[in-house]
Amino acid sequence: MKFYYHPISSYCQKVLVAMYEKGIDFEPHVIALMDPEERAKYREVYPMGKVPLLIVDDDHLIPESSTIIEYLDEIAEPKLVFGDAEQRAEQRRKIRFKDRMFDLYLNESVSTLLFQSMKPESKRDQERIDTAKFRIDTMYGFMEQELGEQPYANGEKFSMSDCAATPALFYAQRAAPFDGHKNISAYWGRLASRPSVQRVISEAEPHVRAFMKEDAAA
Ligand SMILES: N[C@@H](CCC(=O)N[C@@H](CS)C(=O)NCC(=O)O)C(=O)O
Repeated sequence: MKFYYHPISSYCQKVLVAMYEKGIDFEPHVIALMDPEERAKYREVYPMGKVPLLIVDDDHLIPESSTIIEYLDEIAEPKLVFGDAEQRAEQRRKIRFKDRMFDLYLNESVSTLLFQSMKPESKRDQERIDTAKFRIDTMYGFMEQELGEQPYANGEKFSMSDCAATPALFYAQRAAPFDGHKNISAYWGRLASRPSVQRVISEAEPHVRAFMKEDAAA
């Protein structure tokens, strides 16, 4: 299978965590989205121009991070969207719900704060910043409470929703620190100790530092 991605992209990181958890081999196609020519060429493959994208059997396109993970779940263990026989539908719906919450309200908001912080102050959009801060605060409140009762977002086992939380919390360290939330900090510690997450972070860090013009020694 061919995987179109960039190591800096949070939605690609989410899928990479799932791939590494499952030990799936893929043919890597790294797309430099900042390069207009490469972007135009990529749109010939996938007109929406978004990464991640998986291509299987040469011509079957599977876009969208959650859809890709659900596809991978059908072909390789361990399952990341699961449920016991009795409450299968409800448990799967809960995993999907948290996956959506992390993508739409945490990850998107953290990205907004990061991108806004890179603009000159006069060009920043205060309304977008305020909305992002409100959503992050709301998510942190919700997560802090739930993670006091369970090690992972959906209980005892690592799931697709944890794949979604990983890039959001990785970038949140730069844009919206969660140090004051002890349960979220402990959760991040658990995520960051997984080999899949360590690999994703080590592949992303050099790109993130270059993009954010950070000193490697910092
Ligand atoms: N809902 C999509 C979001 C994908 C997405 O926004 N990817 C970004 C990179 S993190 C992208 O492709 N940006 C380029 C663009 O918007 O044209 C998913 O879950 O895969």
